[in-house]
Amino acid sequence: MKKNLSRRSFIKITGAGTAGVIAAGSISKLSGTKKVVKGKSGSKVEITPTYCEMCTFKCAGWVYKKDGKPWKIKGNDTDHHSNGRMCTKGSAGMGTYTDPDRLKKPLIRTEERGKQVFKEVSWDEAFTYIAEKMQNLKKSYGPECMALLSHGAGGSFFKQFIKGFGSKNIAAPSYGNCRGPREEAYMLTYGEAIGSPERTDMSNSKCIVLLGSHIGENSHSSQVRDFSTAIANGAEVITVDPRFSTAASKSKFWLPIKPGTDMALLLAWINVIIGEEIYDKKFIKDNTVGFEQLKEHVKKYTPEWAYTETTIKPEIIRETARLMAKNGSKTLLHPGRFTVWYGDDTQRVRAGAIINALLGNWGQKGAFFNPQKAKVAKYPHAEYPKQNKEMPIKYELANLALASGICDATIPSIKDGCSFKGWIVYGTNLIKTFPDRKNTLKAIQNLDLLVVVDILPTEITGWADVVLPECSYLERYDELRVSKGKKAQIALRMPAFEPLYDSKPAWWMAKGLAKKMGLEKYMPWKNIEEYLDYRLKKSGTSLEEMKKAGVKTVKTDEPIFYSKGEQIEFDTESGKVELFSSVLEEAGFDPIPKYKRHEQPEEGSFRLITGRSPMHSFSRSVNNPILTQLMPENEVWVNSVVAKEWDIKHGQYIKLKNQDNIVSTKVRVKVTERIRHDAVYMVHGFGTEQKKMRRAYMKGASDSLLSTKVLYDDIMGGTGFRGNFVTFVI
Ligand SMILES: Nc1nc2c(c(=O)[nH]1)N[C@H]1C(S)=C(S)[C@@H](COP(=O)(O)OP(=O)(O)OC[C@H]3O[C@@H](n4cnc5c(=O)[nH]c(N)nc54)[C@H](O)[C@@H]3O)O[C@H]1N2
Ligand SMILES: Nc1nc2c(c(=O)[nH]1)N[C@H]1C(S)=C(S)[C@@H](COP(=O)(O)OP(=O)(O)OC[C@H]3O[C@@H](n4cnc5c(=O)[nH]c(N)nc54)[C@H](O)[C@@H]3O)O[C@H]1N2
Ligand code: SF4
Ligand SMILES: [Mo]
Repeated sequence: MKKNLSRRSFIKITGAGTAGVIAAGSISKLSGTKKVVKGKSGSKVEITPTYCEMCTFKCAGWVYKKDGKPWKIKGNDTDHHSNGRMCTKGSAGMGTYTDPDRLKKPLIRTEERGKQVFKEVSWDEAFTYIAEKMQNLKKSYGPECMALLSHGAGGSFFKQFIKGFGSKNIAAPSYGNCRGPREEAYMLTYGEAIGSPERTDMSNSKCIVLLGSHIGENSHSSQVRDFSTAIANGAEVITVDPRFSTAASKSKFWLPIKPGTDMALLLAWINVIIGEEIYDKKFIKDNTVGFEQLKEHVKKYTPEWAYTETTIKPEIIRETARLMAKNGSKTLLHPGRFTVWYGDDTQRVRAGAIINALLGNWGQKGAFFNPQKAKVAKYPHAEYPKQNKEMPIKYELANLALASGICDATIPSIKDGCSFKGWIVYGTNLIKTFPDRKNTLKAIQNLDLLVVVDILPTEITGWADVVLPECSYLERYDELRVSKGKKAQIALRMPAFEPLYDSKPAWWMAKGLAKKMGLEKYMPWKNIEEYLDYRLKKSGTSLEEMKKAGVKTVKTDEPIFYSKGEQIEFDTESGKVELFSSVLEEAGFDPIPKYKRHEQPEEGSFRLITGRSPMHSFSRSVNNPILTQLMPENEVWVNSVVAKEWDIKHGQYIKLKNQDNIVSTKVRVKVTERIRHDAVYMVHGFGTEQKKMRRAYMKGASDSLLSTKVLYDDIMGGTGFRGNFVTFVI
C-alpha cells in the first residue's frame, strides 16, 4: 500500500519549544467572574464564562449564580458553536455539578480488576502509585507501551503529560468510532476535512439532503439553528432515513430507505445528474479529475436498479436528483457526522462528496465555507522525547490513530510483536463507546495499569486500577477552545464554582503527575492562569479580557467563500477534486465508489439502528438529575405491523437478543409507523450497568452491549456499528 504523503493531517497536535520556569501548580481561589449584578429581587447575580462539556461540541455560554447558588446556563451570543443558545443538555449542565453520585475521592483498586473494590486514597498516594507503575513499565517495555484514550477538553493536559513521558500513542473515539470516514472521504476527494463544527453553510441552503443525519435529535446547537433557519427561509429538504426522524418531518421528501443501501441511492443519483447533464459543467471542467471514468462507472447504476436495492421508487430518485441539481451550488448534501455504519463508510461518504462536486458547491454560500481559525501561541516547553517504536494503531491511508486500534494492540499478538501495557483513559466510557465488549475487556485484562479520569462512576471506572475524580466543567479552568468556523474564535472556560468533594481539574492532575515523575520541563507553567494568560497575551488578548467576553473573534484575511467560477487549488495529489482517486487505486481500493450488498436480517430478526435524543449525550448524561426527569430511559421503536405480528403492545417491556445471543436489559416498546418493518431503533447511551449511578442504573437498554459484530472500514479502520441484528424476547 502506498502512503499519500502530500495529504496534510487535519488535526495538528501541538508543537515543541524551549524549556521555561518550573514551578508548582496551585489552584487559585475563584476570582474575576465576568460580572456581579443586582437581580430583580435585590439578589446577587454572578456570571462566568464557560464552554459546554455536556457533549463535545463545545458551545460557549454563561453560567449564572444567584446568591452564590447555581441558577442557569445560557449561550454566548457571539459564539459560532452555540449561536447564542445552549441545547437542552447544555442548559441542564448544572446537573453535572449537583449530581450526588459524582466521583469524590481518588481510588485505588484492592481486589481483582472489574470487581469494583477500591480504597479511597489521597492525591499524593494516587500519583505515587501511578508514577511507580509507569516508571516500571517504561523500564521493561519502553515509554510507548503507555497510551492515552481521550475525549474532551481536559485531555489536552494529559496529552502534554504522556508526550513528555515519551509516548505519542494518543487516540479519541470521535475518529474511529464516529466521524473518521467522513474526514478521510473529504480528504481523499477535496484534500480537506469537514471538521467540527461542520463547515456547512446550511442556513443559506436552498436544498438540504440528509442521509441518516438526524438533525433536531442530533442537537448540536448551531446545526439545529442553521437547519431551522434554512427551513424558515423555504429550503427544501430531502431526508433519507429508515425512520421518520424529526428532520424527516420537516422535509419535502422522506425516503425510507432499506438500511445499508445508501450507496445504491447515491450512485443512482450520480447516474441521473450526469445522464441528464444537470451538473455544474464549468466546475467539473475546471476543478475536477476523473469525470469521464465516473460517467462510465455509474452507467449501470440506474434508478431502476437502485429501486431493487433501496426500495426507493425510480421516479422519486429522479425527482430528488433534479431538485438537487435545480438548486445547484445552493444544495448541500450533508456530509454527516456519525458515519461508521456498514464498513464501506469512507466510500459511501465519498459518493456524497462526489455529488457535492457535481453541484459545484465547494466554498459556495449555502453549502460549504472555508473555515477560519485563530492562531494561538503554544506555551514553550522542552522538546518531547522521540518515540522509538511505531505502534500499529493507524491505517496507512488514515490521518489519525484509532482508539479501538489501541484496544486491539493491547491484546498480545505474535503478528504485531508488541502490545500496550498501560492506558490513561480521559473522559471516555470505553465499555459503552467501543463495540465488541468482549474484545475491550480482553484488552483491559491484559493491562498492567489502567488509570481512569472521570467525573462519574461510569462503567469504565469499574475496571480501573486508579480512578481520578475530575471536577465538573463548571468548576475548572480548561484548555482554550480554538476552533474553526465562519469566524476564527477563542473561547474560555473558567470555574463558576469551587470544586466539590476532593475532585480536581485535569490540568492540576496532569501537572501533578508530571512533577512526581520529573517531567515538569514539558509542562513548565506556574499554574493554569499563567498558562492561559501567556498564550492569550501572545495572541492579542489576555485572560482578563477573556474573563469578560468569554469568546473572542479574531480577524482573518482569508475569504470564507470562493467566487462562482473561480479555479481552486485543492490539496490533493492532482490539485483538483478527485472524482477518481488515484491514491485509493494505488492502495488497492476502488478509485470510484462501488455498490456492495450488505447482509440483511433474516425473517424474525431486525437490524439494530441507533441515534440520539435531544435530551441526552451518549452515556454521559444518563444520570443527570435534570435530564433524567425529561427522559429517564430509552425505548425501542418497533413497526406497528411487526408489533401486531408479535403481539407486542405499546409501552410493554421486552428484551432484545442479538445474533450472538447477547440479551439486553428490559426496554420499553414504542409501537410506531415511523420506522420500517426490517429495523428497530434505540437511543444510544442507556442500560447503565453501574449501581453507583443510581438514577440511571438498569434504565432502558444498551445498544453497545448488543453491538458485538463490527464491520470495519478497510480504508481507515472505522468500526461500523450497524451490522447487528436483534429479535424480541417477550
Ligand atoms: N442530543 C444529542 N446530540 C448529539 C449527540 C448526542 O449524544 N446527543 N452526539 C453528537 C455526535 S458526537 C454525533 S457523531 C452526532 C450523530 O448524529 P448524526 O450524524 O445525525 O447520526 P447518524 O448516525 O447519521 O444518524 C442517525 C440516524 O440514522 C438513521 N439510520 C440508521 N441506519 C441508516 C441507514 O442505513 N441509512 C440511512 N440513510 N439512515 C440510517 C437512524 O434512523 C437515525 O435517524 O450527534 C451529535 N449530536
Ligand atoms: N454503541 C454505540 N457506540 C457508540 C456510539 C453509538 O451511537 N452507539 N456513538 C459513537 C460516537 S458518535 C461517539 S462521538 C463516541 C462518544 O464516546 P464517549 O465520549 O466515550 O461517550 P460517553 O459514553 O458520553 O462517555 C464519556 C465519559 O466521559 C465522562 N465525562 C463527562 N464529562 C467529563 C469531564 O468533564 N471530565 C472527565 N474526565 N470525564 C467526563 C463521562 O462520565 C463518561 O464516562 O461514542 C461512539 N460509540
Ligand atoms: S450541543 Fe448542547 S450539549 Fe453539546 S456543547 Fe452545545 S450546548 Fe452543550
Ligand atoms: Mo460522535
